[in-house]
Amino acid sequence: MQEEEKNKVAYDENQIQVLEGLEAVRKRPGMYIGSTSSRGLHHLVYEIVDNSIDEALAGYCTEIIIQINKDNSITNIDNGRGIPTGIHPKMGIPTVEVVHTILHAGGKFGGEGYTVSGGLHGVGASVVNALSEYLDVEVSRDGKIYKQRYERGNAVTGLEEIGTTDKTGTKTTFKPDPQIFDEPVFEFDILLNRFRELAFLNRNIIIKLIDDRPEERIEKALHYEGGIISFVEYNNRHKEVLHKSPIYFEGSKDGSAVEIAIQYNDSYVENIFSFANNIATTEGGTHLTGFKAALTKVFNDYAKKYNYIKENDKNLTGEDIREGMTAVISLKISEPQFEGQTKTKLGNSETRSLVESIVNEKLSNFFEENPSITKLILDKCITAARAREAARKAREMTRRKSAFETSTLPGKLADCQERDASLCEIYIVEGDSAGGSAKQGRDRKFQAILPLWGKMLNVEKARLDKVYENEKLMPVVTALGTSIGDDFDISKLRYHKIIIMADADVDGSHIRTLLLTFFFRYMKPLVECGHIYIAQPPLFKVSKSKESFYAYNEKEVDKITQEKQWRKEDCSIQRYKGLGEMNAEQLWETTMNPEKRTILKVELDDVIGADEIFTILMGDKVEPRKEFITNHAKLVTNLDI
Ligand code: 0RA
Repeated sequence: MQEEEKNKVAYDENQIQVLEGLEAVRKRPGMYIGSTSSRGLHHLVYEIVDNSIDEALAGYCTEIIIQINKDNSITNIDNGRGIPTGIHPKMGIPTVEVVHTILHAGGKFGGEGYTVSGGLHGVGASVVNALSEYLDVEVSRDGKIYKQRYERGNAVTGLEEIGTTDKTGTKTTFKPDPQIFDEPVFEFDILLNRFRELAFLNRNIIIKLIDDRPEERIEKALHYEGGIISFVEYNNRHKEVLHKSPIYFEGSKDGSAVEIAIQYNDSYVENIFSFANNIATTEGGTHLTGFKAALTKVFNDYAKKYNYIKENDKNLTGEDIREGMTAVISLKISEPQFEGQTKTKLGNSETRSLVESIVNEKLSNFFEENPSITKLILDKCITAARAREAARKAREMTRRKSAFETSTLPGKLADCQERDASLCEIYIVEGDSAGGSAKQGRDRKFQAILPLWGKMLNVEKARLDKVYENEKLMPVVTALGTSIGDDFDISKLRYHKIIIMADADVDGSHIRTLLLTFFFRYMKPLVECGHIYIAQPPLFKVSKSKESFYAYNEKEVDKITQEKQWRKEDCSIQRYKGLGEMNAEQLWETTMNPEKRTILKVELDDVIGADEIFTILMGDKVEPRKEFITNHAKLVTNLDI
């Protein structure tokens, strides 16, 4: 009896703790899921799916189905063992309920079974539950089906037996709480990208993503028997590859396993994607460091041994070796330590030597066994090394030149008066007449104008040394002040808003794309930190008698005529063919005045996606470009990417 009393007290105390726990999540959701914007919203789905992935990694689950329902709720179904339904020995309530109502009681209790585990913050189902209007969980286990419902984190039913079954698994349906999320609407493509990645990283798992919202429901089955080999091929699918099959090797030690796939393409871009327990380690870490160190050693050893470079020559650098390389490194480790600003840097120190020794051994074997592929790759590295040397000389020339000149700023730049970079804007303007109007129309206090001049370079098809020679790009580099490539220094940025202004036609779109490609490839932090913008000049001017209005598309023209109750045939609708058709005052009013203009911020949500877009638009292959432009016709004309 006394024993029972004790349990009861403990149970009540735990209950109080539970309420406090989930209340904290609702009070400060950002602490648990990063934000309440789109990113945080999609993160909820990843947390739930991660639990199923964990079950698959433990060897008990083969298929995961994720469905976006008509009411923007999500259903996740797996065929794992099912969350345990018995009374939790410490908490005195069903384990399913513990998992959903107690903070940090994710999947990793019970000890057995889990060698590795994902989950960005390990917060799991309880956080999702706390932030959901409702959550229904259904567990099939021991021949029975159990069900429980929660609302805003609180159990509103007990765990009820609702039927019998011969299957096992867990089915969770949750609807993100509109009281918490800015816009609780899921984006199919965001989910698709993440689940495709998960399917590549876990070759045994079948993931199905269903969107039940459209009239015709969409269903995608993601299953890649080739695993990360398929992942690398996928990332290179729009590129010309140097060798047909990716180089692949794996190895393991002390409960950690690493898999690596590498394939070169003919571009100058390095694309290495590293993961630890399915989490993209975008800040890198010890697995990446080990990989790069071994790579440099193996390449140089082989190059010397077979006389690609002479004993006294300088070594190939890491950059030479990684030019045009697409690689995926996937590490599975029992106790990952995530560090860095966004907790996406792997810190485990023993991992470096693990990866290093595996790459040293297996990559040298591959080279010895495949001399012709190795030759293709090494020839490219050596060309890269030569271009790097040429770029170094060109860079020194520019430095020396600027030391002698009184003003290092480009002659065509009309600078602003303000010296605080955070208040300054620069308009990069294509076309001389537009440049003239912009100079006259601007507010010289904080707006600088740089007209573009001369022949543009497609950096997707040229190396750094050619950038240094380019008369159109170098003024941009000097005006911005940051330098490029390895020398890039964002603290020297002279304008915090860099606004590309070009005509709304094909030529204008071309120049925008070339400049964006340039910023993306050589000054990526500018894009990442949101310094790049695209001006949005109006396309139409609608006037009648003395009144006139600007419109940015045809819909707006209709809106204006409707609101003013003008008949279209009675008013003049002028279509601007180029910026040059606007006088200085009009340009200021419509496109440059911060009070009235709209400018489009260029955002980098998805690095893989952005790389793909630039490869498609600026690379050599014609077919994918045609396809992209046909499929994204609207996007291309609106955003001019
Ligand atoms: C811990 C132990 C066991 C299963 C799970 C967790 C589990 C959790 C989730 C969450 C979503 N799907 C899941 N599937 C399984 C089973 C322990 C046992 O059966 O012995």
